[in-house]
Amino acid sequence: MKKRVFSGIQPTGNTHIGNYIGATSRWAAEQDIYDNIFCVVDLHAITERQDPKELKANTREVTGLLLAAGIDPKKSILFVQSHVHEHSELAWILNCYIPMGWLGRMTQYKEKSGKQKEQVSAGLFDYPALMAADILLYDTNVVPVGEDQKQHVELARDVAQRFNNFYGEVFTIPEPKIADVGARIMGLDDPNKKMSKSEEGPNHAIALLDPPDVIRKKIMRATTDSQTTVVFDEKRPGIYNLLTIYQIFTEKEKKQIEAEFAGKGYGDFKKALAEVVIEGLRPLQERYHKIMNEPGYLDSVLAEGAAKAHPLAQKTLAKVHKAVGLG
Ligand code: ATP
Ligand code: LTN
Repeated sequence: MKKRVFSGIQPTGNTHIGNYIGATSRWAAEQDIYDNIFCVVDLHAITERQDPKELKANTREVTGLLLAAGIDPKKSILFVQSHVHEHSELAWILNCYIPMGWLGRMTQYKEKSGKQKEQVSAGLFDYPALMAADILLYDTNVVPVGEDQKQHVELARDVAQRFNNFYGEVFTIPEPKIADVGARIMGLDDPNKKMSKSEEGPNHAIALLDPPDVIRKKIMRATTDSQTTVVFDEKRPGIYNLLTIYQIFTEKEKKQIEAEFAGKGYGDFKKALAEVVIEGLRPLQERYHKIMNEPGYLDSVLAEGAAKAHPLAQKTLAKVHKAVGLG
């Protein structure tokens, strides 16, 4: 029996190389090892205001990008969160087992609520309960995510344990899986901040659909420091981040990369990095445009995905109802 993987991505637009390196490329690469379920989490997206038309368009875009990244609907269930209503139902129930203090400690909540000018929604506070529901509905063993989501997966684990302590073995206890390299790609304009979809600076992130000239421009303008040697040094976060991206796209060893750029400066390295990223994303972009031009394909993948996910979710929710004494 293969282990069950579950992971999700928000349809909030501007999907970037951080999402790809830290999450989606790994989901695709490990599809044969696991029994996979991947979800476009539109209910999570609405914890912050979204334009309705854009949300719908972004849901299609992210689905297309997942398929282009190599998620194969024959190997993995791929669906949209709001198509399977059990996610919201289990989130409510789990709400009642998650102490407020746990939610208040979440760093993502603290960061996002600190930044928001409008009123922070209860949904944003409660975001980890919905994420726990996503994971626990499918008897998930492994949750591959970027470093920023580790704390949320741990909360899912904690609430599963708490629930099981009350009612017996209802939930499988999940584990986060974080990459050794690339689990936290930093912003190009500020290497002390995680590369993020919601950051607004024009040179902050490389979007997966950026054309070559835009990628070149962003990389050439990336913030570094006043030193000159191209070496992996964590104390120099700008160049370290760019080198990490180079390492991922070339699959070379650190030593090999340092040797390649010995005696060369940041400018030469940045030029090489831009070409490596452009060539690395080219096949993904080509597949994306092909997929999006195939009438009906995306809808049929998502309909099939929801049809496969739904009975699994139903089964877990029925177990939960029985345990709690609902219905
Ligand atoms: P935002 O960037 O606006 O906070 P997000 O990119 O974290 O949103 P999602 O799109 O749901 O939100 O993230 C999808 C996956 O990408 C998650 O597993 C997340 O951990 C991972 N991820 C996001 N940013 C990075 C990053 N900078 N480096 C590595 N992985 C990342
Ligand atoms: N919160 C995650 C997206 C997400 C997720 C999940 C990831 C929602 N549900 C379940 C893994 C498992 C994010 O913002 N990256």
